Amino acid sequence: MRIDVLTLFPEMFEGVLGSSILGKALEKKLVDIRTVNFREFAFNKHNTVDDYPFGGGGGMVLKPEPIFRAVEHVTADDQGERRPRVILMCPQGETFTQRKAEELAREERLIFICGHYEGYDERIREHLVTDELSIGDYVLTGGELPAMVVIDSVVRLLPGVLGNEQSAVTDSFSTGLLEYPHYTRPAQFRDWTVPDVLLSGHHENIAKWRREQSLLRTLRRRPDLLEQAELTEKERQWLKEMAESPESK
Ligand code: 4FV
Repeated sequence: MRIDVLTLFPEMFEGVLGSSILGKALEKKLVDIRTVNFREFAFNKHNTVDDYPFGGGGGMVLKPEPIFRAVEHVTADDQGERRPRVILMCPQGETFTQRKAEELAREERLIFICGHYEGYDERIREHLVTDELSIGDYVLTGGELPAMVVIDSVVRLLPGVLGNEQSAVTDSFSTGLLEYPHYTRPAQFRDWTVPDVLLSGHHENIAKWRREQSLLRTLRRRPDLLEQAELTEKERQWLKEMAESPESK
């Protein structure tokens, strides 16, 4: 997979792309990530990339030319079958989810546009962008952090990026449920112990306990997820009883 990030602050990505799992994935050429400063495509006197909004009002708007030219520059040599996804990070976008991460992880090329200021000239949305994504209902100073969030969650799904010690299989949300509680040594820490079932070595009971804990935790914290989660009729019945019982409170 090749990822191009169009940003006015490429230096912001050095840390994230230079360390830990993403850093190793780049080293092992499991992914190719490049940053492009789209100010280099602002061929006006002061390389300005923003301007006052037509119709007045506060704030500045990102101009179309530098962003169109930057996207055309990074796609000039594109031989891929599939058209690159051009992803605009903005609060108005579709809320990003694990499902979307899995979908994007199947692509050959992703191009992220990281905005600043009040927003983007609408013609960027209408004639260049394939996807608009938001990482949440709050306003940030720029699109860089949101792009890093999406890149991190997509790249960790690419083959060979996560070693077996980290598995994406049992992630929260990849099962549609919240993850079950984890424990590690020591079995006794101060007055707190580990549930016996996890020390039993009885894999079937352990799997059953973990599934119940995921269901309970999801019922308590994110009941909205239960609607679209793949549950057996027996599990739905069990959850119904749990919801009525004080234990689930
Ligand atoms: C954002 C979000 C976000 C809005 C104005 C950057 C800022 C500035 N992007 N999810 N939430 N973007 O707040 O994706 O352009």
